[in-house]
Amino acid sequence: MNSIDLASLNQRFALPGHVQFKEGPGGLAVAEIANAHATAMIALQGAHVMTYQPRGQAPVLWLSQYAKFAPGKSIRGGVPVCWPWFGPHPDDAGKPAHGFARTVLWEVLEASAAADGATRIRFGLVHTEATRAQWPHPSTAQLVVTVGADLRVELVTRNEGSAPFTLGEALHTYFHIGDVAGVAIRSLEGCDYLDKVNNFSRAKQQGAVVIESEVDRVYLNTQADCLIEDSGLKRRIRIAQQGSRSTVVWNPWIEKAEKMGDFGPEGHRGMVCVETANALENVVTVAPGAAHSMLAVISVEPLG
Ligand code: TA6
Repeated sequence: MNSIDLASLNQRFALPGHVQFKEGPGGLAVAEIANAHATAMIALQGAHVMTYQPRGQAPVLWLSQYAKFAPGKSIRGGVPVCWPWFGPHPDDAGKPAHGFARTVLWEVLEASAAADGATRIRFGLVHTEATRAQWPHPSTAQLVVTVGADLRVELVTRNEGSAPFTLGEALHTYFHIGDVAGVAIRSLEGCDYLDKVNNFSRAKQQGAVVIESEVDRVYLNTQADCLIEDSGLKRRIRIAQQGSRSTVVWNPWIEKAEKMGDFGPEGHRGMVCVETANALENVVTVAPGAAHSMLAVISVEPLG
């Protein structure tokens, strides 16, 4: 985005003590947030929350040092928005995995200071001929990000057409951890999941999820808070969710991370994805005129 746009963005939406807009990595326009509670950076491309760090805490989101920041390229880390489908397109393998929302420009619709000192920004996906060609349903997508003592990310889809449509979606969040060997993910015990590492076979989670090889699982029909217990950083990350029935847990492990080219050496050891989603058999039908909201609330607690 050129400087004139940044100037008009700042003129319309900058808030001292909360948010300003600047040129970020790779020349991408970003919202830089710094308030009493936390700092964060959000790229307008994809409305992509790249960083979130509560004051006095280690970063909560993982962002690869080898991430590619370029127009139309998905950013490795933070909170990619997967919309309006999750994973490969259900009918057309030629369409981008995880939909197009994360690689197109979103516009700033509103920026405000919350009473508790948090900063709230609302983004709207900017439809183009290219997006309409991939998704012919009259619809809007908005992302409402509230940066405070916790991080709230809400994805709101509205059906503006006269026919229902089926929506797949995920807040594909990459979490910063001490080391993968010291992490246990809880609250998925007893949940059915589809195991993408094992031909989407169905299984039931026994005990906590630990990561000792590639893990790529879509947990189904679960709405519980998900907990990442991190003995390395001595903290628990809580992911509370509303409007989501799937939780995806992913770590590419060594070989797949190397193939992806933007993880860097040993990159897989410092991250785990716990994604707030509606995927596979949990996709959502949005009726004409209806709105569907999916919310993730991410907070950090001491591991006591
Ligand atoms: O959510 C897990 C997953 O679907 C994995 O299968 C892997 O493809 C990952 O997303 C990353 O996908 P990306 O398109 O961002 O490289």
